[in-house]
Amino acid sequence: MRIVSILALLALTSGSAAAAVYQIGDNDGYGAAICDNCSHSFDGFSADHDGRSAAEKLATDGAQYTDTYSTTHPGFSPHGLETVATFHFGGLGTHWTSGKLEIDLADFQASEFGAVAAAFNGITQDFAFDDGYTKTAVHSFVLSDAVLNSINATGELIITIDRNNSSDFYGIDYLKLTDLTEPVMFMPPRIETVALPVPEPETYLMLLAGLALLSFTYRRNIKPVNLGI
Ligand SMILES: [Ca+2]
Ligand SMILES: [Ca+2]
Ligand SMILES: [Ca+2]
Repeated sequence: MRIVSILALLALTSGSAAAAVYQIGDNDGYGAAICDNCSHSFDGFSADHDGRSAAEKLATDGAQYTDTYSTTHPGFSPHGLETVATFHFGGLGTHWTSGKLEIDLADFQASEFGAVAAAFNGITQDFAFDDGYTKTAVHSFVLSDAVLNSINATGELIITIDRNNSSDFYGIDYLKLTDLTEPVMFMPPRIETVALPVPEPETYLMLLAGLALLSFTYRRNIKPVNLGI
């Protein structure tokens, strides 16, 4: 006797959360509405550009370093004698498997004035950009496994940009961190497969013959009823 299985459909559902995005500083073109990957109008000699909003000036997460020219350049920066800009992304959780960081930079000239020393959670990053004078450029970093592990160990990402070995003037518009961790797939409780017997044709014939015999026997055993009409 053949067995036909009833296929149980397993519906997969997912926790389809959108990628979380964290941002330090506002994407306002260095406070002067300068488009991305364009040219700025900063004055690298008087360094008088400060496009910070009131919130940026008061910030403590690193936003106070955005929209200034040149950030942490002693003698020119609004930050006095500071030489290291620190940006702090907190509350990131410990689940990261993939992520990227986008930083909108202006006027980086590493070959001419030296590369700044940058690190993500203490892990060195390549900031030897040669975008050129007056040029703005959005740079994107794919977070390495080491950086992801450091985020998962601490729940934060601390970015340091140290200009002690650089005399370059530059600006920073904003930093945007994106969590690209794949959403977790949730499997519903498994539905067990059910097997039902399916009669073969000869079984049908035997069944029909049996029913016919029963019907014949039944009719023979019924006595006519005189209804008197
Ligand atoms: Ca601003
Ligand atoms: Ca420069
Ligand atoms: Ca900005």
